[in-house]
Amino acid sequence: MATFVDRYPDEAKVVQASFAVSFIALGIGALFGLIQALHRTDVLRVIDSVDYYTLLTAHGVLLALVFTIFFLVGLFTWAVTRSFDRPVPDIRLTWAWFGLMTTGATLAAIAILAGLFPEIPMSADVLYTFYAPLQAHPIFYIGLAMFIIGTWMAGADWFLAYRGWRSEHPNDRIPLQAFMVLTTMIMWFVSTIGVAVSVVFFLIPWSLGLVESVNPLLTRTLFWYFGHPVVYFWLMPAYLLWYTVLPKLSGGRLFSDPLARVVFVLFVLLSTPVGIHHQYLDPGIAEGFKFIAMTNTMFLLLPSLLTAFTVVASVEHGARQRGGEGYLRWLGALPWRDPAFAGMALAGLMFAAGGFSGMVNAGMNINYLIHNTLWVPGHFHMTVGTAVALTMMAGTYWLLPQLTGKTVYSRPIGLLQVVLWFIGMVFMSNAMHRGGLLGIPRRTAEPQYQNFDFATAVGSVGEIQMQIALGGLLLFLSVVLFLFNVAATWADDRVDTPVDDRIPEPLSPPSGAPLVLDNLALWTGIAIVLVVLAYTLPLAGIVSDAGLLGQSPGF
Ligand code: HAS
Ligand code: HEM
Ligand code: CU
Repeated sequence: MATFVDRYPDEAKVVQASFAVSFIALGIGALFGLIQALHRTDVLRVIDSVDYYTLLTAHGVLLALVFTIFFLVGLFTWAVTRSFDRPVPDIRLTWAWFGLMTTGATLAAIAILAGLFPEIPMSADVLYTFYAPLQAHPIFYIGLAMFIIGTWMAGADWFLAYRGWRSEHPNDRIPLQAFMVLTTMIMWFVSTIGVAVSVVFFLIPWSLGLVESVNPLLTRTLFWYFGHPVVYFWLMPAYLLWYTVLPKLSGGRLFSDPLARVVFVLFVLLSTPVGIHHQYLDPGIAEGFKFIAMTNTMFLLLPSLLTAFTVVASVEHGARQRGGEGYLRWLGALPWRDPAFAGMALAGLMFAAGGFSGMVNAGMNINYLIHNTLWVPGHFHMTVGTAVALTMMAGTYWLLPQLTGKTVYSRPIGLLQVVLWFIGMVFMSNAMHRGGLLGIPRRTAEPQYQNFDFATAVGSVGEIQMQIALGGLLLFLSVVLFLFNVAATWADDRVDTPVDDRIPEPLSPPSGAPLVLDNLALWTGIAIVLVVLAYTLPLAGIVSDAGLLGQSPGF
């Protein structure tokens, strides 16, 4: 079988271009992350504290939106093309969404970074959640809107590919990777409506001065309507790799295809009607609606718990194929020297911890303890910052040879890099969780309660701060090694032997999956009904309290 790049050279170029944008964002974002980690722990201060919020906005936007989503569109293009085994319907459409997304992301980044230069009359120090009444320059919101529209076009591209494939395979099951892409995009279409309404109808007119005020609770609620599903939008590319690539790398096969389909359907249904769990402390939303969001969130644990079961079972199966034995000794039979395997497995391991802290967040009463503390960045650096980011980096080591036809520059550096990320994140995230319990706030440049002193070090805030700084440094070094390795691979011209990108047949094959699972229209319909049920009354309450436009001028 020929390598992907030989079969689909045009698609391989788009995937590589998407990865390139993604990795540039990763490099800049990681640098800002290091600066923040050192600044807020008072280890090293290279910026003014007022600029902290500019960098923090850039860090959030570049990493959580640009790095992750550009990787996603690249990966999904690869997955759709290889699993339907046909070219994209029209490569011009593919380049068009890539162009629109890149332009939008660049505009937003310019608007943010302009904030560092007082002589430029533009800034967007609104953090990546852009809560009104904090107001950004219109270019920031316009860039975001273009970026989102670009992702919609990408989704349309993949659905057109599906239509083309379906016309030739009227009775086949949707290939698993394509199924994952399509269900993820349905979730994305349903959930981005919230942020699109907020940005297009309220924030853009307000930042242009066309309307005087906004209703901050309304725009916030619309943001979180999208803001929870977006975390699964980041996660689904990682799941796609865990379900379809990790078992193969482990030496085995996916445990169950039908169970994988159930998981993705559950995400379509349940990802959106939970957003209010980010607003347990917002006044103006009745307790009852918060309780409903909490209940839905607890149900939403199910697809991830099923994933933990299926993926670990598949990995164990792989280990046993390689001669692994015993209750736990099989772990030693896994290919730990392969950076792609090791990175993804470590990412999964950390997700188990990140998922646990998510359960803590989700409990309404315990949330009051940790909300707006450093606990929350601790949680999401384990989830998006490791489960997703480390899986993407590890996956790159497997994907790059298929996309370029070249050998990875250095696998030992790759291995060192993924392990360094894991260790760095153990330090940083664990310390952030602990700091949060002590009440250290998030999103502030000045939380120095107590400086480091050897005499009273252990258990002190100073000790926690040191661990955050150390972890941040290791993470940054890991990104430098990753980017070096990727750039050296691209620059190198050592040709690889053809990569076998075939995914082995699951132990429990798709033929056993009930046909209804592939009924995408049905799941979309139910998802919309659930969203309407969860959101109509809270939104109506918010609008009737303060009106559509509220009374809040911009700051
Ligand atoms: Fe979260 C806040 C609840 C998952 C990201 N979350 C955030 C924020 C971000 C974020 C960015 O209820 C902050 C937003 C802001 O700036 O304010 N979260 C949850 C829950 C889950 C969850 C219940 N979060 C994620 C994921 C994210 C993410 C995934 C990104 C990708 N989160 C919350 C809540 C808040 C919150 C509240 C608001 C807090 C506040 O007050 O502000 C669940 O989906 C988690 C389920 C996960 C599991 C773990 C399953 C384990 C697996 C491991 C398999 C093992 C393998 C290893 C593969 C149940 C699947 C195999 C290898 C071998 C060697 C065997
Ligand atoms: C926030 C460090 C990588 C996403 C933060 C904060 C620190 C930090 C210290 C907290 C700032 C505060 O609340 O005052 C780092 C370091 C990284 C890294 C050192 C590695 C070099 C990542 C990655 C992602 C990410 C890979 C996502 C893919 C975020 C987000 C925020 C954040 C979304 C919240 C921004 C906000 O509150 O507005 N990071 N981070 N970080 N980080 Fe990272
Ligand atoms: Cu959430």
